[in-house]
Amino acid sequence: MKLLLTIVQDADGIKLQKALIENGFRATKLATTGGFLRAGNTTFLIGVDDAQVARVKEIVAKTCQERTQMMAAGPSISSLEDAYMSQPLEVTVGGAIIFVLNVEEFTKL
Ligand code: 2BA
Repeated sequence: MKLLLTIVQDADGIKLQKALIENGFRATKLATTGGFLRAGNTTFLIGVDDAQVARVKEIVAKTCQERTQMMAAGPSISSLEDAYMSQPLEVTVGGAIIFVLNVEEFTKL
């Protein structure tokens, strides 16, 4: 069994949740925050048999899109950096980040 720790943009969360349910997969949806943008994102915990990993990846790829997001510049450490650092930065986010973890045991009590 594998656990697919899947991080997606909030805008794709509902669509992915619906697609997983429609395809018979169980998942837990968590509200999370990206460390870089410090903006909300959505993390799914999806437990599946090894043979289903590829199918879940397909569903994620189909429902989650790459987008660009503007990032407000942070405070600079010197005045020389001011001109560069005060420009907002364009960052490409997603479609999705997937960590595939081996599950040692799955128990339902
Ligand atoms: P954030 O950390 O908010 O990152 C948002 C996007 O900013 C990233 O998109 C990436 O394009 C860019 N980015 C992140 N760190 C960067 C850096 N040090 N320098 C330049 N650009 C940087 P994605 O790669 O699609 O990641 C989307 C979200 O997935 C991330 O949100 C984070 O919550 C999670 N994530 C990505 N890689 C991860 C990792 N290795 N470990 C844990 N979480 C990760």
